[in-house]
Order: sequence, then structure tokens, then C-alpha cells
Amino acid sequence: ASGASASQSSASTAAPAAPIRSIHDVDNSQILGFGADLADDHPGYHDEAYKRRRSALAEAAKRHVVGTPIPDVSYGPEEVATWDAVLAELSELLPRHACKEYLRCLPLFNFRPGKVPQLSEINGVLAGTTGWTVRPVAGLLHPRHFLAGLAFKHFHSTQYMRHPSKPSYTPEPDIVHELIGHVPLLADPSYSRLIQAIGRASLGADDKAIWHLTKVYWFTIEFGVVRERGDIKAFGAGILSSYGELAHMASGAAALEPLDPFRPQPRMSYKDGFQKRYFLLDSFEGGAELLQRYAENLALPESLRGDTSVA
Ligand code: NLE
Ligand code: FE2
Repeated sequence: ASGASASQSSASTAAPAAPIRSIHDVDNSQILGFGADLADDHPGYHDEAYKRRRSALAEAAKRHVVGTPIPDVSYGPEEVATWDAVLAELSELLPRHACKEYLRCLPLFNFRPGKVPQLSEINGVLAGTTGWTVRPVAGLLHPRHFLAGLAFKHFHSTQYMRHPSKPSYTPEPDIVHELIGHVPLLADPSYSRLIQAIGRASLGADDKAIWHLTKVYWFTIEFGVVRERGDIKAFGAGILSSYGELAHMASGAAALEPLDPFRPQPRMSYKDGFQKRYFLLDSFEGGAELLQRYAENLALPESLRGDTSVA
């Protein structure tokens, strides 16, 4: 078949992407990576029990329907030990290198050794602060759906535990990364506006803009740093949830650059270890305003324009 007929046939078979207008339109079955199929360089690749556990949690996450209670996960002793190990390592570095908003929110969640917090408990705390909901997802969700969730104050979270052989760094999200990295800041009002602005910008975006926003998300929400008086502090979840990455950030070895969402963003690095550069915000408030302005430049659906309270 010629290129033309191939593209015609795909045009006639592929359904046009339905617009996402509420959290109920977000499809959490479109998993692009980090699901239960581990790559051969994953530390759990030869660990059959670990792989079975990942599959069971992935299947349960796919069954979750928005608005219904989130089933608790019963974490076993090995999983709890991994949680304890990361918590112990990080409790030394976080007070020195996490931004003040993070440190202000952290005690609300009462993270402690011996028990991996349940998403249902987290949602109870968030309901009393910014109103975010954290819901289970099987792995790396399609960026259009992940970003759209943010517009409606829904954060999609994995529930599996990182492999016990490497507690201080994993290239993929896991329950430790979600809880220690993402959850505390969701309770902060300025941060809540910043992350929701990225989500809102995605609602009317074409595929190219979605890709751009995914990078903006990556360089802020995952790996952003913020100026605090004379210091540089971490607010990106990928830094906050990893002892290795946090020590790397604190060492000053990586380059720093101001974030400019209006310019093309560099390649994201997932697999080559610690970041070689971090993007810097002068403050959350300033960052939220910058992203708000960026969002206004994208075509937001008519029904959502000017509405700053989509929730
Ligand atoms: N490297 C992070 C950690 O070990 O917690 C996870 C990053 C997920 C994007
Ligand atoms: Fe993350």
C-alpha cells in the first residue's frame, strides 16, 4: 500500500480524540510505560514474586472508577521495610534541602516508619486543604490523560513499591515517590495553582503542545527547584523522593537555568541517572503566574475559559 492509502485507512479507523471536559473523561487504561511489564534492565526483572505483585496492583488500579472508594493495599513486610529505609534516609536531607512550602505541609501527612500510608488517608487530609484527589493508576498514563487529571485536581498515583535492592533511587514512579515526592505539596495553595495551571493548559492542546507541556511538567513538578533567600531548594517530586537525587541537587553539581515555558524545552532524561540541569523558579507564586500566562496562549475549550476554579 502507498503511504497515502495507509494514512487514509488509519484516518478512517482511528476515532477522533474525544474532548476531555471532566475527570470522568480521563481514561486511566492508557498506560505507556512503567506498568507491570518490566524491562530487562529493571532490578526486579528476575524477581518473579515482585513481578506478580506489580501485576496484581496494576490490575486493581485499572478497575478503579472515579468517585468510588479507593481500595486499600495491604503492604507486606518487605515493602514496609523499603518504605522505612527511604523515610530514614530522607528525613536527614529533606529539612535542609526541601523548599519551605513542602516542609510546612509534610507534618499534615504524619509519615512514619512501619506503615505505608493509604491513598484514602491522603485524600482525607487533602480534602481539608486544597481539595486534591489522588487516585490509583497502573503505570505511566498517556500524558493527555495524566495532564487533564491535573486540571480537575486529580493526581494519578502508582501504588506499587520500588524494588528493595535500590531504595535510594529508581527511574520510575512508585508509591514512595508519589507519597513523599508529590503528596505534601498538593496541600499547598500556590503549588496547587501551579500544577493545576499545567493541567488546564493541556485541555485544549494539540499533540505537539501536550508534548511540550509534558516537558514543562517534567522540569517543574518532577525536577524543579526554587530560590529561597540565598539558597536553592527542591520542590520537584523526583528530587524529593530520592536520597541520591536530593544529595546530587544539594551538591551543586548540576547546572541551573530559569524556566521559560514559552521556549522549546530540552529532551527529558528518564534513564540516565541524576539530572544534569535543573530549572529554577523564583517563587511558586511567580511560577504559577508564568504558567497561567502560558496556558492562556493555548486554546482552552470555550466552556473553561476564564474559569479558574475547575475542580
Ligand atoms: N528518581 C525518583 C526516586 O527514586 O524516587 C523517581 C522519579 C520518578 C519520575
Ligand atoms: Fe512523579
